[in-house]
Amino acid sequence: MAKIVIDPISRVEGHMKVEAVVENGVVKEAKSSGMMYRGLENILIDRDPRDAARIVQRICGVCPTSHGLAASFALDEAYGVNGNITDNGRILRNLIQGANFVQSHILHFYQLAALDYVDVAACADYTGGDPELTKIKDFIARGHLGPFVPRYEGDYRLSKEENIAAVSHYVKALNMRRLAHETVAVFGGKMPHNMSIVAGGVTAAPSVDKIAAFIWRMEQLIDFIDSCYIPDVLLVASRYSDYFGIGAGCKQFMSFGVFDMDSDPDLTKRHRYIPQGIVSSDLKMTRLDPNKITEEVQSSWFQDHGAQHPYDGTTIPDREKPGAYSWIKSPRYDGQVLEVGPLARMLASYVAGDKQVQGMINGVLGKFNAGPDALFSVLGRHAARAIETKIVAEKCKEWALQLQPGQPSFTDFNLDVTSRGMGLHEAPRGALGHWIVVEGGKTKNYQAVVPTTWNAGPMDAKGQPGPIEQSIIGTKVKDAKNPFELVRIVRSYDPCLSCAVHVVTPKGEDLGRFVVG
Ligand code: NFE
Ligand code: MG
Repeated sequence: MAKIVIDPISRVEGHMKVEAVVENGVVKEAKSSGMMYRGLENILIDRDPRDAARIVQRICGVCPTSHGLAASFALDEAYGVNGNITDNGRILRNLIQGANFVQSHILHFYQLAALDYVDVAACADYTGGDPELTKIKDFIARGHLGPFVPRYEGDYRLSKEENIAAVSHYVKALNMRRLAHETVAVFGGKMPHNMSIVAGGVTAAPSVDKIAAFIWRMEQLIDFIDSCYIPDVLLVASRYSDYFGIGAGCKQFMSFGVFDMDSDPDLTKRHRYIPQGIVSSDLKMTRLDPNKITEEVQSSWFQDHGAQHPYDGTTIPDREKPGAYSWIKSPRYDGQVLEVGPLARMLASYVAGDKQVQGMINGVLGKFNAGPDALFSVLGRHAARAIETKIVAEKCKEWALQLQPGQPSFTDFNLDVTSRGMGLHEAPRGALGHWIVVEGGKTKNYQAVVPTTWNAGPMDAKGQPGPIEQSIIGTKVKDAKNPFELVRIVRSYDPCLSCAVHVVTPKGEDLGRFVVG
């Protein structure tokens, strides 16, 4: 029996630790831990509720738009403006969020995951004329691989030419991500941390020059998605096709739905381009009931008050709690463990009958002669993310042309309320919910339940491990000293620990000693 501890898991955002107990080469037990405490939810208490849409964006620099929007949806309801969002306001929110999906997914595949499959050392004796690849060669010649570690000698399967082409796309992706940030900022004001997302809509005016600036950038991103991202995912899938059978997880999925097509006051009745629902492993979808969402802290370093609905949720740290091993809570839906993210969303679109998504998913499965079960895997997650990037980028172009210059994008509302509101939609990494309770014009309680909290959360009171833990349990590990299978599984979820814990002590106290190695 051997215990593998990966701490921190690098090339994910934030501080994540994974422990696995391996017996006869197979993982028997797994623990996923968030190793950092923050405090964003508590910072909001007693402030002007409108501050939430600015402050929550500081949860994370990769998906600030998602948090700003979730806060705005919750505030829309609290201020009673949720049924009065103008078409411009709705479309601008979709465009800001859509452009952020594109930047986040490109970042994930190339900068955070591709080097699990692409050997950057293939550039060590590069003799071609590409100046960027020559820089990488010179970088390697200086004797260290810096941002390109860890590496998996012994399991790189692309040819030398394929590796070199993929590394050049890695470099190009850095420029594409900058372009995608600019695309978000056209209507978001700046990126990260948008200024235009507010309760009641968006403060940016959709002028003709801004619409053109948005579409011109999105066209270039689509060109990159078509010519590099999708072909590279397919190439990786063809060489590492065993990863269609690795990392299945809990096989139950949830999407809150994203990209509003109308402004129904009830978020659960809104028509959304990517639909809302719970999808089972036999591809049946049921309606989402947000009352069934709870968070448990049995294995988390927080005071335990049982399973709590987010309106009544608490975030009170207890670093000495026996049995706890994470700063991440355990969200559950009707007591069930659910996976969230691009795979969940593409399954929801697939089951709801979206012809384009069905065609693309069936195309990938057909190419690899695989059944739907193959989707519940490391490669299923990468493929779903790539497919989603393509369809969302294309839709953003279409939606931008529906904007009406000169028409309002913001609806005013009354500030003096005692009320509450729920903001559900999808961040790039999955289902995101914010819940606010307002009393006498001040925030009384605020809870965010975030995608990586769903995916990377620890074991609950019933003994059910979280989705990433379930994905790791049962995995065959070839070399316990270089457990690349486990890291590939974890990174297929694109975990973001900044988001997952979103809870910094005001005085910066030492809350624990962290193993780094
Ligand atoms: Ni920090 Fe985030 C996304 C949100 S993930 S990136 O996507 O919400 O937990
Ligand atoms: Mg929370």
